[in-house]
Amino acid sequence: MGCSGITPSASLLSNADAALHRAKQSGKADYCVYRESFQLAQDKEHELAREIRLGIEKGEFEVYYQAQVSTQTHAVIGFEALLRWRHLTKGMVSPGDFIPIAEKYGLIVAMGEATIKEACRQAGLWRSEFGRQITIAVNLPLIHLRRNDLVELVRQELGANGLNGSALELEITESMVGSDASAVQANIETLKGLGVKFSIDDFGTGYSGLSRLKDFPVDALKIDQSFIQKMVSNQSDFKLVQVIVGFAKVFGLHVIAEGVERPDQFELLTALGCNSVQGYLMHRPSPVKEATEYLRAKYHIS
Ligand code: G
Ligand code: MN
Repeated sequence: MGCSGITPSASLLSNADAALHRAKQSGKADYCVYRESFQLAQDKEHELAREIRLGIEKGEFEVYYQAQVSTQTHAVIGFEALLRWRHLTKGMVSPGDFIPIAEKYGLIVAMGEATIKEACRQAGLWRSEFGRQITIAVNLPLIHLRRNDLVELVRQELGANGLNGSALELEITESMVGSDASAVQANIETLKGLGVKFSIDDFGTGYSGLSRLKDFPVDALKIDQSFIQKMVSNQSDFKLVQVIVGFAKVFGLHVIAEGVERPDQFELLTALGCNSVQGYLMHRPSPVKEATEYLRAKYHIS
């Protein structure tokens, strides 16, 4: 604000922009009157986006790995790659805080590319050490799945590390299954052709029509952790898990439960016929060195 109470035109424009931005966020066909707090929120976002860009350059992002374990053999069948941000001064920043901003500012693709490269490199190293393929799952947002350079990147990274397509699994969400975009469909088909696996993350929370899944060539369902956390105490959550496992069986899909924290959940899931589990009970997301040690310790069981 100018001291005379008249807003200079440049900041008037930027205030209007902040209000427009806010109106867009609350849905189309809306209007919004500027409030100083909007500008503040937007400034904070810009600042965070700038820090993310810098963080990428400085190598502050690191891929953590969380094991996925078979309920039958208790062997490690794969890992999920999870990006973590170790900010130089703020310490660990939660993915919940940086992923939405990275998506909004177009930085998520660079992160996805780096994660795919790192995951393939690691799958190659583990294959050399353990003599068998360990699948690594990478979370991929819709904007990335749409891109026409995705297939080439995956082909290149698999090839460079001497891997089959099935060393890589791409985790997508239910809403992406229904995407009509032909670019998405074409990419999925080509990647499937290379042997890359697809799984649906947070399954059960997206309310997708089940009929969409019928025609979608997905390999695995990941039951959302919110159901797993309540399944022992809540009948409806238990039934939902039971139905999802049954659904996966009927369609011949692999089914994995995420967020398994307690032995009673593990036992119930095993009894229901859930194929594999992921969660703090077995293994916390960890830096590669620790994940490799975990693999060494568990390897003899398979
Ligand atoms: O969206 P997605 O399902 O990929 O999210 C996985 C997230 O869940 C990761 O950030 C991971 O750290 C977290 N996570 C993994 N295992 C557990 C668990 O057993 N309990 C809880 N509360 N969170 C977990
Ligand atoms: Mn995931």
